[in-house]
Amino acid sequence: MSNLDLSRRKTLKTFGALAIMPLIMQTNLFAKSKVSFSVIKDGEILTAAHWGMLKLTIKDGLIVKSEPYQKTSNIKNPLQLHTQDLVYAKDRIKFPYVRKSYLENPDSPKPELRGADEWVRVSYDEAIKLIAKELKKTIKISGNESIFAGSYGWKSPGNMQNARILLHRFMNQIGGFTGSLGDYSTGASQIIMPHVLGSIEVYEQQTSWPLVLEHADVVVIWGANPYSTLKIAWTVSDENGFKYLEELKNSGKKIIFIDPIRNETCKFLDAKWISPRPNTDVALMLGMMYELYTSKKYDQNFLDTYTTGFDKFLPYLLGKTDNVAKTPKWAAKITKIDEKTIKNLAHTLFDNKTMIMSGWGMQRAHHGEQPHWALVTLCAMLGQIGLAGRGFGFSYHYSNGGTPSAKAGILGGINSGTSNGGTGQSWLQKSTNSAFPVARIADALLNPGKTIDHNGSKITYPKIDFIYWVGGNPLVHHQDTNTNLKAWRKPRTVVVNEIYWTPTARMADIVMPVTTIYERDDISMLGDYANLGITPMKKAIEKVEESRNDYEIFSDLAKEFGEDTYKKYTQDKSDLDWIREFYESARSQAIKMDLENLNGVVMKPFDEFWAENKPIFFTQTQEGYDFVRYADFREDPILAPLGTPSGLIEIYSETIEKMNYDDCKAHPMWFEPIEWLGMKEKPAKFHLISTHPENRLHSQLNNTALRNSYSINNREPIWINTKDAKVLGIKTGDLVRVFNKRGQILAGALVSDDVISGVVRLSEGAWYDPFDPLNLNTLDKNGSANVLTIDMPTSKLANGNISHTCLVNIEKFTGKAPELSIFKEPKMQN
Ligand SMILES: Nc1nc2c(c(=O)[nH]1)N[C@H]1C(S)=C(S)[C@@H](COP(=O)(O)OP(=O)(O)OC[C@H]3O[C@@H](n4cnc5c(=O)[nH]c(N)nc54)[C@H](O)[C@@H]3O)O[C@H]1N2
Ligand SMILES: Nc1nc2c(c(=O)[nH]1)N[C@H]1C(S)=C(S)[C@@H](COP(=O)(O)OP(=O)(O)OC[C@H]3O[C@@H](n4cnc5c(=O)[nH]c(N)nc54)[C@H](O)[C@@H]3O)O[C@H]1N2
Ligand SMILES: [Mo]
Repeated sequence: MSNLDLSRRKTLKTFGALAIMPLIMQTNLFAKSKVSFSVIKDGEILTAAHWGMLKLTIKDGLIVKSEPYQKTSNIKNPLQLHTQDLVYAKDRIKFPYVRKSYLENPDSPKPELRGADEWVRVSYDEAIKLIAKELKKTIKISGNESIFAGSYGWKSPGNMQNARILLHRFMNQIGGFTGSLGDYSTGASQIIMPHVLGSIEVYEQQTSWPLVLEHADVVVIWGANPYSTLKIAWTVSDENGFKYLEELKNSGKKIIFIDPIRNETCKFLDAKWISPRPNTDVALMLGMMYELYTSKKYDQNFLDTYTTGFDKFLPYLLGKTDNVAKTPKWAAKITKIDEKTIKNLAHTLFDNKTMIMSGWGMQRAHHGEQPHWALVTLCAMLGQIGLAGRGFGFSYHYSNGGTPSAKAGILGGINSGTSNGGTGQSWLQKSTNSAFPVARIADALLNPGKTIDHNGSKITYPKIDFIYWVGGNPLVHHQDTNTNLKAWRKPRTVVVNEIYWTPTARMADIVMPVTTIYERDDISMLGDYANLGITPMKKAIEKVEESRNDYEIFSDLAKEFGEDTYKKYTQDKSDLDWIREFYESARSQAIKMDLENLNGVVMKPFDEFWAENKPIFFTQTQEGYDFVRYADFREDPILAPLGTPSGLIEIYSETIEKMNYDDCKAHPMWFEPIEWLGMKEKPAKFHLISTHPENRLHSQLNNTALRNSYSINNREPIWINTKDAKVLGIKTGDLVRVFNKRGQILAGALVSDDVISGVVRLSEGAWYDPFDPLNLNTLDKNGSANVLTIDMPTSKLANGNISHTCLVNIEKFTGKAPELSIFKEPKMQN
């Protein structure tokens, strides 16, 4: 009998015991969950993370090995191999802690010492009581609006232990909170696309990959890096994107790659590399459109039938409104791509069956509303939208978009406890009454009462005096760290639930230690778009030290607000009760759809499913294989109109025209970004692109051994073009200081021809490690990109972040290399 079988038997036994336990004994939910089943001491167990399903090997109750559970392609995903490091990290928060000055006097807590003060260990009960007391105080003095709990971040997957929703659920029980709108990923596109296409576009299922592979002759990958970004998904990755990437590589199709960086995907696909200057894609697209128009290679019929406003855009394209014709020559000057290449590119796309796949990097830039709008306009001229395997797609690089969908039972999930609160990619749903655009956080903290424009409305920032953050790392993810640090000194109280001593946890007053996924029960869908399955995420090991699940922390906090609040929060359910409920709701859908007779998919009753500890795979449908985005619209734009005011693709938007913004007009336009290589008086020399890291999920996993595989001279690597490096006297392996007026970091130089001259690449997510935490403009020793980036909105329309718009200087670092401190415990009071 295998160890897996053994664990299953044990589980069944304890389930039985639970069933006959009198209700009265079950009132302490967490004592109950302790006996609900026992953890295996030795053997293998299935679990799952953003980076896919995992097979863990347990020895004497400890994780000793972590491997992929399934194989969908030959592409390796090293993120799957480091579970042990994550669980047994040196910088795990093992107990609740309070910052010394805060503990001494919460009413005058010396916020300027955040990040530098000593920590005092307190008991769990003491910490809960302190948080509750200070929350009540804040509510009494300045109201619930002064509590910011927008708490953006990638946390861990799982429909039960959803840190952010659990926080919202709690806050909604005690009178509400100020939340956030939108996200960092697609801040600009998710606001502009509904005006243009009537849909959010960036988080939608894509035309199926098999149809792309069958029908497209040319595939353009425009500012995307799927080879890296498909290593994770929002839920648990189904890992099918890799398979299609591999098929694309082997298809013999013409693959064109447009990016200032020859990234992992370009190399993997051995694609033709066209390398514009960063943030100039709109100019490139305009040049191409000009060429198509003047050579009469565009689909007038498509423009007439499916779009509105081309006639109002055309005078701009031809230069009749501003005396600047957007010719390929004009575009060449801005993009530094030669005129001939621009013309050829335009013709190639028109002459062939073309699919354009775009990532999101180029919309995370100043005027980030424009690139995807211009790209849709270009694709409208090409006239291939809605045809099998052709057109455009904005989510092939993310969460396995384009994997044919299955007919599936969909799991329920913990909700935020209001009628409009959601569970999914939750920042798209409203769960609070007061909110501002997520990337305006530092602006809001620093400027209470300020009114800003946002997508046709006005928003006034509240005065925030209490921050509660869970499952995110804003000191690393938000732009312009030094301004952000100033902002984080404003509120009286900051509470963070974290697994590790991240830069954000260090900026708190009260820190609550949290379990990893591997120390608690959960359940998740496999894949975000295709719904390919359901995976159990069973507790693999006992929790480390005094860490708790977020659910437990918020349940205990709710208790401090009264038995009634506690009951409403928990509904008297343990973690496992909720998980069972989420599963059963999926199961009843599966039964209703008769999946068993339809295609032999059986969803067993929960107890059996849970004991078996195996994923359920649903069957992909023919409909899923045949799915073509916008096919219905193309078939009949009257019967299947888009959700825009005109029902058509809006190249010109009267809605936006009425907003009368100076930084986003009624049709796509080229705007000069605030910092770029073509500007007249450059404040610094190199354009920094802070891509998403191949071997992390943002900041997650930076504290694992995986770091040894990519760090250079024990710092985050920065790619520098060979010619530029020569001028600077820099070699691979050198320590470099990267700086501008906003801040300075150390990084490890990687000299390469895979980045164009004038551009450098440094991935976001390295943990901010200040040399002197008391001094705001201090050197970051580890290389966090956001020390250098700009904190300003894309425009008044979307207020997205502009992390890929940033100029920096570089020099060889000749001083004594300071030791890193961020991956160790901070200063503790003896
Ligand atoms: N310069 C630059 N900056 C960027 C970007 C860029 O391209 N360039 N990209 C932006 C984008 S798109 C994003 S999405 C953000 C990402 O920013 P984040 O989502 O903030 O980044 P993560 O590192 O995933 O942070 C998640 C944190 O949650 C913690 N955590 C994990 N599980 C749990 C749990 O169960 N409970 C609790 N309480 N905590 C948990 C982890 O330890 C980790 O510290 O970064 C943005 N920042
Ligand atoms: N391994 C891994 N995968 C991830 C993540 C991670 O942290 N690690 N994060 C996930 C998340 S939350 C998100 S939002 C997505 C992000 O997905 P994306 O936003 O698509 O990823 P980025 O790396 O920011 O950018 C993709 C490409 O755009 C290019 N680019 C940047 N600026 C420009 C420009 O001006 N013009 C052109 N043509 N190209 C440009 C970059 O060089 C890069 O190659 O990835 C997800 N997947
Ligand atoms: Mo993101």
